Amino acid sequence: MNLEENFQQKVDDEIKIEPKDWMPEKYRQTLIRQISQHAHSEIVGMLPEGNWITRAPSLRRKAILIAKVQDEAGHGLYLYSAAETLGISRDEMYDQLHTGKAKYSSIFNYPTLTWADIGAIGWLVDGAAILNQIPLCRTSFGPYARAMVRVCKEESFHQRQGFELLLTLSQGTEAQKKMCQDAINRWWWPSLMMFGPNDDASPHTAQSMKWKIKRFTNDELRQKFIDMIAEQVKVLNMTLPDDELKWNEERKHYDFGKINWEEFWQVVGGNGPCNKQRLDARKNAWADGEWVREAATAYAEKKLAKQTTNAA
Ligand code: FAQ
Repeated sequence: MNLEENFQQKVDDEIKIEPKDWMPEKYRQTLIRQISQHAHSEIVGMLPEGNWITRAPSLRRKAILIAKVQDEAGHGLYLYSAAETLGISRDEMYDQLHTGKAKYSSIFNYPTLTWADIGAIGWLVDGAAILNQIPLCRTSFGPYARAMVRVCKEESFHQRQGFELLLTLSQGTEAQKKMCQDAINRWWWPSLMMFGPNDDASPHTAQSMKWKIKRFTNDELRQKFIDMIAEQVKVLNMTLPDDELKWNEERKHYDFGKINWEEFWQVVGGNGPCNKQRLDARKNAWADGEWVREAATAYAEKKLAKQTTNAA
């Protein structure tokens, strides 16, 4: 058996691939691409919600939102660490984000216009993220799989807080109900796009399934999400903005309307409503932190020089 066959055999036998194991270069590159884009999504994903921390309507809501946004930072850090084990540095990954070479999830290029958007993000965006990430706990690359276990635990709290926020609004005044429905209307279709292009337009799915990086295809996960949310929305007494959404007894799934893929590719290509704002915020944060990095490096160098002198 050659190296590549041996590698595939391990994957087929559900043996985790670890950083020091031999792996095909394309497997390494696929993982670097997916894990780093996932990390960037967590970090950029802090921005739309962070925007509402100062305006949360109560101390309880503020404490929950701060905790959630901090969790997203933590997820980004676990993921950057997992990607580093594949031989890419954190600085390189940041550079790829700042220069637009690396993508991050399309969903975070939409604005958070009202407080109800915070609930819609928790319920729909975290809901979609969990469905995608639970299978990633069994992904073939060990460090990615282990990072996902903790991330999923935290994401399920995120989804519940979002649903609870919307449930409160849905039982409130007419204005609150209207705000709740409006947020659901705006976030529904972009949430469906989070799962990526249809399987027949997804260049990476087939190979990633063979390597067990992905356990389900984009369309399979999207359908699971639609089936789940179409039931949960009834509890909120709200509706989803899709006239074609209908239970199909034969398929045992909900049928749904057409996704606007033109909009998806525009957003992915940098032309969404908030792309520039999001990337500028990240680039500014990096530039503003320059003095901290310099100070930390100077301190580390000084400490090392002292240790070297003492050792001599
Ligand atoms: N946005 O062939 P595929 C979160 C790109 S975390 C932008 O299907 P693949 C937590 C794709 O990169 C959300 N680009 O690719 C949170 C590829 O381009 P490339 C992030 C997208 O990798 C909640 C091209 O299209 N989650 O939300 C998108 O097999 C609340 C062709 O696509 C993850 O990253 C998109 N939506 O499947 C944080 C999960 N979809 O790279 C804060 C891990 C596709 O060739 C607040 N990632 N593209 O230039 C994955 O599961 C996969 O990478 C997919 C895409 C499913 C996203």
